[in-house]
Amino acid sequence: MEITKTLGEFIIEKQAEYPDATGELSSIFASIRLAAKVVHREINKAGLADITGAAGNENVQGEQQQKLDVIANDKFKAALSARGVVCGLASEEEDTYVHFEDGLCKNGKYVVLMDPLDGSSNIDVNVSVGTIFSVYRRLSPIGEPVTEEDFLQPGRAQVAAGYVIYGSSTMLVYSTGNGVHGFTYDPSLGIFCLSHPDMQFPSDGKIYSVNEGNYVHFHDGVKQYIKYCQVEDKKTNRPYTSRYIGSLVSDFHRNLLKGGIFLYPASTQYPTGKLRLLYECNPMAFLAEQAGGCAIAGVSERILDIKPTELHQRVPFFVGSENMVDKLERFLREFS
Ligand code: P6P
Repeated sequence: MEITKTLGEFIIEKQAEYPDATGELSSIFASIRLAAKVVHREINKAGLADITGAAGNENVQGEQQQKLDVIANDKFKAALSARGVVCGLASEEEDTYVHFEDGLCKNGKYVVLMDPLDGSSNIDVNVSVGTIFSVYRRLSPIGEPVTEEDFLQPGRAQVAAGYVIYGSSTMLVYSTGNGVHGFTYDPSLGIFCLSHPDMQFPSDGKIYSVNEGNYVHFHDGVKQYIKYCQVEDKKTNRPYTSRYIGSLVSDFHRNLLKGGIFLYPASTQYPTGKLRLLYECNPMAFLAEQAGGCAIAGVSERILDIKPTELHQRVPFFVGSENMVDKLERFLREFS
């Protein structure tokens, strides 16, 4: 891949397009970029740490080996609280939201929500994992402690969202509301390079992504759609291909590149779905819509329009190529 532009250069270039930009959002991306590099390094030595840490799970320094998602949470929290533009953080790894009180942070204009290491159970089996982040302007007065309302905003109010996928290569994919752009990490240079400018969700696809082990627990509309995917019909490129990694960022990223639909429906095991609205579904839905795709929780229920009621609430999640999500929605409507 020809190295043309780094993430830092791209952000500065885009910032110049906003005359009243203050550089604070760019500073948040600098924090995320730094923490992503550190987490990339930690993930890529995880296996080795296991080997050296085999005796009672201690690493070579004799430190208790922390779980990688806790390490990732700490790295992102430290980086985000170091620049004075983020005043609070909500994370899958934190029971409640955190107010950054020290220094300039309390005057920060933004709050960040994140899943620092989504799918972390896959690390032990060397499957790709990801970081998911979401950025909002705070609603509470500058200088005051953050409130829960700062974090319970509908996804449509996001000023930025993105993910880092730690896969065969590490990529950072984000949007600030003007398209979706992907950057590939070059560890030899320590830089993220623009590799996927203006990513577009194909309007159609041949991939459906769902944990079919839960089929018996799905509502009828979802069952009928899965059967639709499996029926042979050359005119509509069916049967589709089933691909399920079990890591949201990886399944989403593949579908964004190739076209497809990802489904995590409600079920008897997860009556309101498994995935978290605030720091998994909203950021992915923001990216999906920015790339021309679609994300719903149910019939006529766009993910980004849902008014959150609690930090860790779960929702059913259907996201991907617009025509595929539309087709699914018709099945949900007909068989609900
Ligand atoms: P299941 C990983 O644990 C995760 O939160 C998402 O990354 C992934 O899409 C989903 O759960 C997988 O869940 O129930 O199919 O193992």
